[in-house]
Amino acid sequence: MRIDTDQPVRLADYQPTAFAIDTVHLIFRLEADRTEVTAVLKVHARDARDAGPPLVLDGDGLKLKRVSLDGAVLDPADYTATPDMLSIHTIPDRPFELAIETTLDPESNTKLMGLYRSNGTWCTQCEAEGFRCITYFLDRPDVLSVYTVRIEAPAALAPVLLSNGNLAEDGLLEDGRHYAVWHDPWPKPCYLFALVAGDLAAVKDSFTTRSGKAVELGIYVEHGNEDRVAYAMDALKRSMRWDEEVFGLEYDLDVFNIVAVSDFNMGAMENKGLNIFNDKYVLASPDVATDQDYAGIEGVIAHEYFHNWTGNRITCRDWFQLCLKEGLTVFRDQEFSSDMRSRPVKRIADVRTLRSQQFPEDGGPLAHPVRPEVYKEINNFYTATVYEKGAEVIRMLKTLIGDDAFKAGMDLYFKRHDGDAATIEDFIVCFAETSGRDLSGFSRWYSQAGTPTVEVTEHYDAAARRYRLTFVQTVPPTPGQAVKAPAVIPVRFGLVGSNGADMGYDSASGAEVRGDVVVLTEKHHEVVFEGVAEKPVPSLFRQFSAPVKPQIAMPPSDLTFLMRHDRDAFNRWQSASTLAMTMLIAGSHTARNGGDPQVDGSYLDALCDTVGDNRLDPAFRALMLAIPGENDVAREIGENVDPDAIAIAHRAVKAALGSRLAPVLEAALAEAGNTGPYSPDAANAGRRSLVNASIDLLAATGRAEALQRAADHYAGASNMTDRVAALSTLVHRNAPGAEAALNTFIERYGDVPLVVDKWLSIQATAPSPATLDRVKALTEHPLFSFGNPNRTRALVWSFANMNPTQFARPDGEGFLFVAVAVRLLDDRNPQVAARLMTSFRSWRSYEPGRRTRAEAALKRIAEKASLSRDVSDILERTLA
Ligand code: B3K
Ligand code: ZN
Repeated sequence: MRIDTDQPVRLADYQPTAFAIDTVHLIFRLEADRTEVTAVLKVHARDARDAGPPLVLDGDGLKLKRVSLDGAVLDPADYTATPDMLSIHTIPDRPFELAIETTLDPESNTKLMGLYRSNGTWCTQCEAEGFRCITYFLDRPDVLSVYTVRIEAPAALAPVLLSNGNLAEDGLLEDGRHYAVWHDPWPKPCYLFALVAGDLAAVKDSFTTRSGKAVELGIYVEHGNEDRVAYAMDALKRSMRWDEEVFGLEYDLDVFNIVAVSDFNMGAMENKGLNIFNDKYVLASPDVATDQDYAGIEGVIAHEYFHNWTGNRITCRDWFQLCLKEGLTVFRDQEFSSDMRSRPVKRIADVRTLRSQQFPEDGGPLAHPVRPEVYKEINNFYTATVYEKGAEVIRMLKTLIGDDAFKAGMDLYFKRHDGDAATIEDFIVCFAETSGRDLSGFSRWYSQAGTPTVEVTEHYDAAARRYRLTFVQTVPPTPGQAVKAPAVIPVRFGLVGSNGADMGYDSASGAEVRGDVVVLTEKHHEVVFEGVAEKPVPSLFRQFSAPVKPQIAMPPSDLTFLMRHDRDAFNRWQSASTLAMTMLIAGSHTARNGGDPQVDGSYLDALCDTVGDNRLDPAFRALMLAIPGENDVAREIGENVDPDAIAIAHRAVKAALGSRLAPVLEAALAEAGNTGPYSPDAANAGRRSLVNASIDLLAATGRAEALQRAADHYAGASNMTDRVAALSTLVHRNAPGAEAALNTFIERYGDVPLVVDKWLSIQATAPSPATLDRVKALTEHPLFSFGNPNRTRALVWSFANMNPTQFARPDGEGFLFVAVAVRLLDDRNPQVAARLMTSFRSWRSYEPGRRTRAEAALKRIAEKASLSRDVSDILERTLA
C-alpha cells in the first residue's frame, strides 16, 4: 500500500476563504477528442486586509494552458501550477478577474467525476470535489457564485446543450458547431454546477407553481427510451406540488431539467435546475421495471427535487455538514413517499434499510457520527449514517418538539438561511427557538457514533394499580470515541390492555412524558404510571421512534398479542420480527451444533391470523411474511458468526412458514392473485408483493408442486415484478427449470441493460457453492463491464452483500474474488472500488476461520503498489 501522506481534514480547523468568487463565466469548447475550458472568475478579498496572501485554487489532474489576470496573460513566474493546485503569487488589492484555460480529456475519464462521457453524452459530476477536475477553483461548498455557462459543440454529436439555470441564448457557429448560453441567477457552490451535451431525446411537460409561475420540465434520455419516462415525470410534478403544500416551498427557475445517463457513480445528483440521474432512477415501463424500481424512481426524483431548497438554496458550510442537506432531504423524501403510499409500510421498509445498511456501519470499524469531525476522503462519507441515520435524527426532533414547533422551525430555517452555507448548529437553533426547548443534549445525535441499546424492564403492582417502566441506555464505544454521554431518546409508547386497546392512566412521573412519548435523557430513567387498571402489554418505540436497539424482556405471548392487536402497525410487524429473530438466532446455534432448528408454534399461529386477515393492507401482510434476513441475524449474533449455520436456520424457518401457513398463503393467492392490468401504484404493488412472498414461501417447502407454481408464475408473468420474483425463487431454490428460465430471460432482455442487472444479481445472490464460479464467468460475459457502475453493483456488490454464505465461503475464495475486484476497479473508478470495499466492514465478527481468510483478502488489497485515497482510507479504517 502506498504510504498515505494526505493530512486528514478536520471540522475544528474550519476557516472561511480569504477570497470570494462573485461570478463564474465558463466557456466549454467540446470536441470529439478533447475539451477546452475557459473559466473567468471575478474575485475579491472578503476582507481587504486579507488581500495579501496568494490565491491558492484546487485542481485534480488538470492541464493548464494559460492563466490571465485582468486581461493580461500571466508569466509562469507569477504563479505555480501543478495538476492539483494553482497558486497565484501576486494579487491586486482590489477586485480582479482571473481567466484560467484548461484542456480536458473526457473520453478517457473513467472515474466519472468532473466532465466525462457516458455512451457518447458529455456529462458532469461535481459533488463532492469534481469541479476541480474541470478547472482550478476554490472547490468547497462555502464559496457561492453566480454562473454563466457557454457550451460550444459539434451540432451533430451534441444537438442538446444544457447547463444550470435558464437558457439565455443559443445559435449556430461555423464548421457545423453550435452553442448555448445558460445563466443561473442563484448563487451556488461549484459542486452544483452541471453540463450535459449530447444526442438525447427530450420529453417535455410543464408545471405551474402555486404563485402562478410556469416552469418548463424536461427529461432527457437516450433515443429509444422516450416511452419510459412518464412515471418519472409524474413523480416530479407530484414532488413539486407536495413541497409547496407540505413545506411551502416553490420552484425558482423557468426550467427544470433531468438527464438520465447510463454510467453514474451514485443514484442521482441535484445540480441546480439540471439534475443528472443514473438511468436506473428514471427509466420505467411495466415490461422492464419492478414495483421496487418504480418506488425507487419516485423516491429519488423527489429527493433530488427537494434538494433545490435543502441543499441548493441553503447549502452546507463545509462537507462535515453533509447531513444538513442529506439527512434532511432523505427525511423529506421519506415523508413524500409515505404520503403517496402507505405510511406504515414505508416506515417498515425504511427501518429495514436502516438496520441492514446503517446498523452494521455503526457497529463496525467504519462507524462515524452523523456529522463526522474528520475525513481523509469525503466521498467515503456519503454513507447510510449520514443519510439514513441523519433522517432518523430529524424524525426524532419532530417527535420530540411536536409537529407545530417542527414546522415553525423549518419555516424559520428557510427564512433565516436562504442563500447561506449553513451548519447543523444554525439548523438546530431554529428548532430550539420555536420549541423553547434546550436541544443541546439532543444535538449529541450529530456528534456521537454508535447505535444505543435501551434495556427495558417493567413492573406492575396490581394492588397499587401502578406500572413502572425502567430504561437503561448504553451508547457503545466506536472508533475514536471510547466514552459516550447518554442520548436523548424519544420512546413513543402505548400501554395495551387485555382487550387490545390502549389503556389510560391517571398520571406519569419520572422521565418526561409528552403525550404518547417518553423522553429519555439519562443513562437510567424510570417512568411510573399511576391508575393503571390491569397489567398492560407495553408497546414501545412505536413507529420506531428512535434509531436504537431496544432490549425488552417480553414473553413470546406478549409479542404474539401485539402481533394481533397493537394499533401501531409498525410494532405489529416488529413483534413478529422480534419473535422470528429469536428463533433464527437459537436455530443458528442449534444448527452449528448439528441439531435441527425449531420454530415456535404460537408465532406461526399469530402469523396465520395477521397474514390471513384480508382487512389488512396486502403490502403489510407481505412484510409480516418477510422474516429478518441472514445478514440481520449475523448482525444480531455479532461475534463468531457462521453464515452457513444462519442459512440453515433461515431455510428451516422459511420452510416451516411455508408449510404451516400454506392454507393462508393459498387464500392470499386466490384473493390477490389476479392483480389485473399493471399499475405501479401502492395498492396494486402491495397485492403483487403478497402474491410473490406467498409463492416464495410455498416454494421454501421444496415441494414439487410449489416449485412448479413458481415456474408457472414465471412463464405466465405479465410484468417485470412477477417475472423477477419468480425467477429469483426458481434460481435461489435451484428448482428444475431455473437454468432454462435464466436463458429465456436473457434472450428476451439482453438488450435492456437495466434488466441485465436483475439477471446478474439473481445469479450472484444464489446461495449455492457453484455461484462463485458462475459470478467469475459472468465478469467475462459480453453484457458485463467493470466500467459500468450499475453492472458492477449488480454482479459484484450483490455477491458481496447479499450472498452471505458464498461471499464468506469457508475457503476464503469469495473474499478473495471481491478483493481482486476492488484492486482492479481501483485503477478505473476509485469511488466504486471504495464502495465495494465496505463489503468487508463486518469481517471481525466472523468465526476465526473466516476471519483469518477475510483478513488475508484485505491484505491482498493492501499489497497493491498504488491505491486511491478512496480505497486506502476505507482499508485503513477496516483493518484498524
Ligand atoms: N448529493 C448526491 C450525492 C453525491 C455523492 C458524491 N460522491 C446525491 C444525493 O444525495 O442526492
Ligand atoms: Zn441527497
